[in-house]
Amino acid sequence: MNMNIMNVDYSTKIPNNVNLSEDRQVLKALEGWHPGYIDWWNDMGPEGFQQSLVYLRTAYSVDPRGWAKFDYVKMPDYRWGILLAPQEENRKIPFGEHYGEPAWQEVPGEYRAMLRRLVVIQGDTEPASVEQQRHLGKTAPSLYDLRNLFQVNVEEGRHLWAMVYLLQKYFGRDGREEADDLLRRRSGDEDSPRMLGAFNEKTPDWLSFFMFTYFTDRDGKMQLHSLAQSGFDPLSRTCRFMLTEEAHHMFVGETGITRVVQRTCDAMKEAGISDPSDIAKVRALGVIDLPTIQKKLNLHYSLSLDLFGSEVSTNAANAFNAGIKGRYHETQIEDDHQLKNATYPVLKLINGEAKRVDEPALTALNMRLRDDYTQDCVKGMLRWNKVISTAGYDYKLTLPNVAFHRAIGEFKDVHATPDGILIDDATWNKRKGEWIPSTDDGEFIASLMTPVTEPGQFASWIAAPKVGIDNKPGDFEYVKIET
Ligand code: BYC
Repeated sequence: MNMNIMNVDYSTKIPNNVNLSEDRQVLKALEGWHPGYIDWWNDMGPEGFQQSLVYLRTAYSVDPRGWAKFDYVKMPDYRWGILLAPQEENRKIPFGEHYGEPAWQEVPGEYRAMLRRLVVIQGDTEPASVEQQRHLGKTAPSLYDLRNLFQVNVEEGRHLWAMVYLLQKYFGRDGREEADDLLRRRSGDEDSPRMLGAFNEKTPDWLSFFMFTYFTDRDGKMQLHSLAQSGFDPLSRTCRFMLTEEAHHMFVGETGITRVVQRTCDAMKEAGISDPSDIAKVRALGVIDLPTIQKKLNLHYSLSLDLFGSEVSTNAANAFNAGIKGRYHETQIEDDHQLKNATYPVLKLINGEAKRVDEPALTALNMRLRDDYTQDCVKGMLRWNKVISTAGYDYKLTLPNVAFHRAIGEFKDVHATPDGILIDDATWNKRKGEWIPSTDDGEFIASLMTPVTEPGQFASWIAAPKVGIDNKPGDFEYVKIET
């Protein structure tokens, strides 16, 4: 492995392992973009806490044995760097029409527009999530959680840098324009919203934050895996390194929800409550009842499914044929990697019923990735349900049917229950409050969101984590709040 690639150059303003100091033009473009980024971070990044010392992990190498170090940093001083996984020697394009040809080190002209679009969409989600989460610091349930929020935020910031590097290095003037536009759009803005639906929704409270990092960051994982297969090698290497950081984001979501469920079960047991659906009694304990957790889950899972695009998509087929976007674990799949005659069962709406129909596998790639995603989602849910059953309660959290609450794809024009039974508009309007959080639910959760800033202390509605970050003890001061 090339040592230059592993070690990060800190001598330029922008830490990197892409030899920026010898790439004057790109360095200049990035340095030109930097002030706008800092302005964006100040305007749209975490509200408050910018002068606080936060115990953050910073990527300093791409060596899998030790790629990050932990230290107290003020967020605006975080070293957002450009890090690509090491180049694999003789890497070949692993799928599509160019299967087996050497991976591209430059953008192939015929696929330029397609590639740029994918990089821009990926880039757009990163700052969007920071914008969605910017107010959460004020209501963090502990310093541990506050630190995790900020860790996720600075790394999403770094992922934006990663995409901007690709745009500025490989896409010339229009790449630079796209890079500027990434700082111009705003989550939820009427005139200039972020590109994908879920990134314009609100993240109103910490339960939503955990659901978002569990479900929406997991879409990120699947999409990054697909792009990590790309025949365009710089994109592949960038995404491979981003995935290293992404794992922590999903850990925050998974363990966050586990801790909420744990606390609810503990409180119900202590109070001798036998029916978890007795919402009023459970809420009186200052914890979030399981049916409300299920509603939040329904909402975030369905919003995240929309991020996979339409089940049948020629965009997806074209990107695969071109060798630009592959399948999850492409290189581990045993087939021709070209999908010449293959089919894939796609869930479709036929005469008012959801049925699996075989479609050409090429156009069904979004569906396939979404199925892989669903399988991945189920794993964490098993852990949450284990907490509930171990506490002795007969209640199961479940993923809603894919037809439920959709805005993209086959089911966007119909209404369905979480069990997948199609219903009319009137029934939906009457009953939706049973399935997705109502205003009342939102207000109840909001009433619990009072900040806890004493080291080692946690809000009433969430259990302490099993282990600290970087093995720190339970009362570690993860954020030194500036007063
Ligand atoms: N919202 O053929 P179709 C992450 C548009 S998350 C709005 O169905 P395609 C992260 C589509 O653009 C991962 N519009 O879909 C997580 C197209 O419009 P045009 C982000 C949508 O193209 C947490 C039209 O509908 N990365 O990293 O096969 C925190 C027909 O498109 C939506 C990526 O998504 C939607 N949900 O697939 C931080 C990877 N869905 O062009 C970060 C890159 C579809 O006809 N993106 N449309 O005007 C892609 O691979 C694909 O573009 C999509 C859509 C999967 C998004």
